[in-house]
Amino acid sequence: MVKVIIPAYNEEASIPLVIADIPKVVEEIIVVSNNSTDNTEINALNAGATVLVENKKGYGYACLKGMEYIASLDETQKPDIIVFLDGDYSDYPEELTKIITPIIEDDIDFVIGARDKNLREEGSMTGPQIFGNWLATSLMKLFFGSTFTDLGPFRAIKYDKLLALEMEDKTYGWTVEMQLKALKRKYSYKEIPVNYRNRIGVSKVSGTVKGAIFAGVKILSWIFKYSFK
Ligand SMILES: Nc1nc2c(ncn2[C@@H]2O[C@H](COP(=O)(O)OP(=O)(O)OP(=O)(O)O)[C@@H](O)[C@H]2O)c(=O)[nH]1
Ligand SMILES: [Mg+2]
Repeated sequence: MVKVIIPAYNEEASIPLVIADIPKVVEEIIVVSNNSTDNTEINALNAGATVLVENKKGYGYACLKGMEYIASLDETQKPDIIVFLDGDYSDYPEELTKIITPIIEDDIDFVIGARDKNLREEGSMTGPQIFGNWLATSLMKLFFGSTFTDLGPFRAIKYDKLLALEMEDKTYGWTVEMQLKALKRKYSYKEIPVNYRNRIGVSKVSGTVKGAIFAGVKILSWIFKYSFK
């Protein structure tokens, strides 16, 4: 059973498109809104998603809220696989099938959709974002021998393996925390090249100077914290 968690803050225009393109193999789509001031929540609800509201601001908080909700479900409702993707329609939700296949067919623990430069739309990733990803994944290679090439938001992981990571980051460090902890625990992992396009709507992270700097600092602090652990 597969469930999807989508952190979304003011993504009213894109969220119905994201939900519509998610393959029907998914059992439940969970949109976690951080007090969106637009119609994100009602649009997600009308598109058939479970909508949760998290008061505490932050990408990590939203993901943790989604996990808290899943943890509250009855055992028969617990998923085998959790998928994360963004709510701004920059990912291609229909590619979810190829991201979960290595888990289902090859028993891989963790799969990341890597935003391959040949598959990326012009402008869909900013210069600082591309540099930040290169720096972060190069340091992970140096310190952990990792083969990750991206900190892509579109990813899938076995539910029990995700729980064992005891995820804690509340904001921009969520993606790198998951990868660092998976490396530390020697999870099997794989990258699948995915398409990536310009987002719909206003950027909350990489497209803002504040977001890009905070994300950069948070990501590097996780890497250095883990490399000396
Ligand atoms: N719930 C919640 N979602 C958030 C928050 N910040 C960002 N998001 C969502 O997380 C996803 C990633 O944020 P983006 O603003 O797209 O960040 P990005 O992809 O690095 O930057 P862009 O390239 O501009 O898209 C989007 O779906 C946002 O709506 C937040 O504080 N709370
Ligand atoms: Mg985005």
